[in-house]
Amino acid sequence: MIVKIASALFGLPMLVLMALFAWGALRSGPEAETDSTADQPAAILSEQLSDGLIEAQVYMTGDLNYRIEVQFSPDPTSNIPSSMPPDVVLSMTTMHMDGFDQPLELVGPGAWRSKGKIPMAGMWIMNVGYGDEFAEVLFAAE
Ligand SMILES: [Cu+2]
Repeated sequence: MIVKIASALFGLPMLVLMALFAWGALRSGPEAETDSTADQPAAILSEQLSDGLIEAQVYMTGDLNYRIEVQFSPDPTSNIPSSMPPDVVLSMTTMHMDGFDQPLELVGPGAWRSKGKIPMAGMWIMNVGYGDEFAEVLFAAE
């Protein structure tokens, strides 16, 4: 009788431990998958402007939310400092909707980020540039 109680008490913590391991395996699996698909950009832009290389990535993070990453590498001859943010404008391809400017947050030398929500699903154009020189890329907002 005493032996039986002892084994039951020993068995319970083992069961809890195994359940914790199983729970950990279940949690880490799907999480890693979601991370890799969320990091796939909806559009990539890379274009040499007369003042330097402009690069940008658009990420759609679900429910029309987006994140835009922009990098600018000015040429040695350029007089645009790497601290000067480019203009980023989003507009729809097929509708006469007004484009809107993107407030940019400086995240590093020549690197900016913008987050927000696209007002409407569909095809959009992102323009990125300085002055009257812009690079553009199409992306699907969903
Ligand atoms: Cu629209």
